Amino acid sequence: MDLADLTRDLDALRLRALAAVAAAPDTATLEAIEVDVLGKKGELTSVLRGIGALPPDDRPRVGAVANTVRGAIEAALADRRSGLASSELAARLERERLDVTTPGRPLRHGSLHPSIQAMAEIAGIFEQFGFVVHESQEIEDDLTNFQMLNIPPDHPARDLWDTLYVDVPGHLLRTHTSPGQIRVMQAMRPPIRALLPGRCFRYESVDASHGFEFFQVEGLMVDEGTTLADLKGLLDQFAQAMFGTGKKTRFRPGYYPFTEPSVAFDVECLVCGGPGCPACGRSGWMTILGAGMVHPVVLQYGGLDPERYQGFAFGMGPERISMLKHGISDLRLFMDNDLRFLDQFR
Ligand code: 2NM
Repeated sequence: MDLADLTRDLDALRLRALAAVAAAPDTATLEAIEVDVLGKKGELTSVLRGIGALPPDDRPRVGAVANTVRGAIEAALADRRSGLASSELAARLERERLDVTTPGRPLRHGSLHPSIQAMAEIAGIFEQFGFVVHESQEIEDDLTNFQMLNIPPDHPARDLWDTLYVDVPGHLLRTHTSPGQIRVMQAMRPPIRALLPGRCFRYESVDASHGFEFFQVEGLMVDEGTTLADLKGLLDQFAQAMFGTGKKTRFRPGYYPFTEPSVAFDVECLVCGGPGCPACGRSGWMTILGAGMVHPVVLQYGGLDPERYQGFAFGMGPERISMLKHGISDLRLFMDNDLRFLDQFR
């Protein structure tokens, strides 16, 4: 083996290695080629073993060629490695393609219950008339829920409110939001314009038109010289705002222990507009709330001098208002949580 042989072998190795590098399909194959050709026990090392048989003067020449070959193969490996890396990345990106513009799956979002929506709508109207919304406690004492509202212990009117009592003697679940009006009167000085929406409780069997838990919205106005005419004008404006302008309204006599006089407030039938139909019991009118002038005794319990101040109050069921407005025929729909109903109020 002489200088020429070794040089030729090195050149052949270079060509073979470059061809293998060029043909390598992936980085793993490149690693194998690198080990086979340039590794400690690789082909280049074994070719260079022949150096020992050469005359000393020729050895540097072979060393120089060997370095050139090593350099060329290393450069080819690096080049191919980076080429493969970018095409492997391209392939992976293709495999894991993600269309970030795909619309998301729609999420069902919640919405306010129709009863709450009705209360908010009622409150919104009275707020425009200067009323301020207050909330009061659901557990009340007998004094505030009944006696201060002119319903003494053995008064026959107690039968109007079938009461749920709690374990604390003298305490109960409020049967109306009116005790909240007493608390407002005790806490404020006239002029008072208060609206009390809230949950009330009565001990009743559940049927098509009654549950034991219900919402009520009550209003109270107290000032000097407040009259039944002010009440009538206010409620008429409320009816126009809630059911549409031009609706006829009327007062009828009613009875509540805490108001005197007491009235029922009607709006012209929203179905037939007056002549009478099954929806209004052929009367042409629909009752939407009860009201009256606050009884002097009740004003006194509220800490107000009935000689100086007069007031009116009114109370309504938000579901009834909603039923009249939307032509809903069964109160139970408000308690059943049937999405076919609730979705119509989203
Ligand atoms: C109604 C009807 C009539 C009412 C009376 C009072 C108070 F506390 F001022 F006396 N609050 N609410 C009242 C009057 C409620 O609901 C149908």
